[in-house]
Amino acid sequence: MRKTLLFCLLLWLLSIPVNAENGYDCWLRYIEVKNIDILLHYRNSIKAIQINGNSPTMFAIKSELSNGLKGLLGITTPFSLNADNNATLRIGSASLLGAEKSSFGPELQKIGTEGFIIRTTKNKANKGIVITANSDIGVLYGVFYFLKLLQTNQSIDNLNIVSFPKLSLRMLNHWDNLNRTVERGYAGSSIWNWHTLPTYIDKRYIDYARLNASIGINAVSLTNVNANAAILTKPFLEKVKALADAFRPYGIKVFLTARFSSPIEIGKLKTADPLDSTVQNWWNNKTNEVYSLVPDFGGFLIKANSEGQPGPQNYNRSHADGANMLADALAPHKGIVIWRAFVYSNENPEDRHKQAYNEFAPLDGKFRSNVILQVKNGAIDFMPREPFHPLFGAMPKTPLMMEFQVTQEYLGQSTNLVYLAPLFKEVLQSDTYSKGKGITVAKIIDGGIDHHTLNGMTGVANIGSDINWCGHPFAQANWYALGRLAWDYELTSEQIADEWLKMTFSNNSAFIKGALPIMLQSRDILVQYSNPIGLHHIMGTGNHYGPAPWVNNLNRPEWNPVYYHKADSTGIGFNRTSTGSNAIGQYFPEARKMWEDIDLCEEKNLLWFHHVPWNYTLKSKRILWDELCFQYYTGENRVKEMQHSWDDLKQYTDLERYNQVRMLLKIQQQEAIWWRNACLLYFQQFSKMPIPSNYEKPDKSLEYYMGLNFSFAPGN
Ligand code: GCW
Repeated sequence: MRKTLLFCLLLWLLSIPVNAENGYDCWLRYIEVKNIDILLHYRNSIKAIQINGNSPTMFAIKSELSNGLKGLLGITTPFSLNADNNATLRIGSASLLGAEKSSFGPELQKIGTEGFIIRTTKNKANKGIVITANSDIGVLYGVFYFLKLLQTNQSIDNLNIVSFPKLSLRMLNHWDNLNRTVERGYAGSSIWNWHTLPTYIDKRYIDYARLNASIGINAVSLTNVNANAAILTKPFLEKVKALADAFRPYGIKVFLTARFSSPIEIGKLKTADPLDSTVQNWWNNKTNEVYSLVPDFGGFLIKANSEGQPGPQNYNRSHADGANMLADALAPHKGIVIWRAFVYSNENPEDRHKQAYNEFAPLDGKFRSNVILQVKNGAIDFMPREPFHPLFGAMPKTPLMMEFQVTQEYLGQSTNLVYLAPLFKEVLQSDTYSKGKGITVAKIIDGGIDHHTLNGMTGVANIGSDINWCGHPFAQANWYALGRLAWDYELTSEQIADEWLKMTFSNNSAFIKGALPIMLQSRDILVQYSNPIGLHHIMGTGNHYGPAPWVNNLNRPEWNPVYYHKADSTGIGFNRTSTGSNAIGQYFPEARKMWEDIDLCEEKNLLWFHHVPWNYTLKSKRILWDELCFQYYTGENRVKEMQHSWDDLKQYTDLERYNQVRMLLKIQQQEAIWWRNACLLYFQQFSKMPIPSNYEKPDKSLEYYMGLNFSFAPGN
């Protein structure tokens, strides 16, 4: 009996691939450098390390470096805490430099409080590499950067790197509920274990902070914007304090979502009217209480008067009245209000595309200086492809912060491999033409043009309790890309993917050559098989999973896919030009030119702005219906190609993640077929045209697809 057991155990052990990796370490794997020449070069260059300072951040730096170097170099490097003439790597804030400081002078001035310098000094007494900054947090960022050089096998000779962030708030918004479900979360439950906090500090909290700091993220909002007032009660605030304490050494500030009706729900007041002095007092006291526990608390993030959330309009007050009341409570503590511009109302028959602009543009200049408006990248809702939000450029007197969605609510959730940097970049590089040519969305949000000091970028997090944090192994790349672009929006999608792949999987050039194109094309491919030519919002009800262009029975008109595609016997698409809803009128004239004439409109956004006849001829010389078929079939076909490309990479990756991605690509391919067939069969009822004979016919009926039901799909 015992022998059989032992034998089974042995078999089981043998069946685990030796090089299994569960993905938990993300891009901070710190495995030994494989190239022996490079390894020796590193070992020779980093013989002894001097670390100056004893703050908690310095402690975190030391621990990161010793783990990182031990893993990467395979040896333990000696550390010293004091001046050390043998040190080949010296680390500390500018005070470390002593007499040398003057040679760093101009750069130190340039890098602000969070930037860093990594330099090889030729100074005779102290030859070697220096990592320095104006603050310990800057040094931490420099150390992560230095580790990245090693992780990606770059030379560390003659370094002279000066880096500082373009945006000051680099943030994640968690949509985590207090019961640990996550709205639009596809990677398990919330990582915040409210039940065991504040006493139990899960190692995950620290690893989460490390991962964020390694890409420069310095702010997190812990809770869902569909907020629960309970987060502002004492017992929860004590838990929040514990998290803030854990994150602080990593330079991360905590924000909370504040439910506008909290004074009623937890304060027992009769009203939440922002102009009522008892309400104002309540918020002042509550804010003071928060700061007594979390002295560097970032501020409140608010979703108001949107999708059923309470807000100032319940009392006939404006968004500015609401935001300013909270801003006044936060100002003495240097806290800020992040007020969301994502509003639309079912009582308003206006095109949903226009509503946020109509609401907010007239309020320009009416907000306190510690209010920043958080605007989604597009006017509808994080669609696979969406023209930039017309508010960018339209509110010069108000700082606007970018809200991207990292969790893939509309982009294949956690079953599809979709690298989002190309989507982020497409928006950031869009020209608003708000003050002539070249005023891109990126330039608007960095505030330089309009002299704003508050600026930032946030991403709705895709993080959960799954062992690999994000569900799909490649979804980690989207968390990574958000941080990197918030630091420097000029980085290219390719640069970001390249470094992420090297750190997360392998430095092998054949691997990179195969994996990079998969990532770079993936978002385009998803658009093709789900929402081509400017289609949008045609997904399943509630869970937003898969296609459902037929849905027309939801309470709110703008929740129905038929509202967005408007397919009928004459054609398909939403006329947003001056002959239609005229949403296009919210853009500056030069920007409008990209879209307003049907014959000149960028085709990728054609059906976003125009209702186009089925037999209208496109640049491809295909008529619209044939083009739609072409896009859906090509998209699905390209998923097959992704599968083949991934299969070819087996030899370069660990088996565990290789297999995970392989299985997920299989699901993705099935989902692409589902999107293609369901959408084409449905739209065909209106076009009354055949699917071109060179394509295989859908093997299921429209009724079949309409009958599918996913009541247990995640994230709802
Ligand atoms: O995209 C929609 C989501 C909602 C979300 C809302 C928002 C938090 O479907 O789940 O609510 O946007 O951004 O407020």
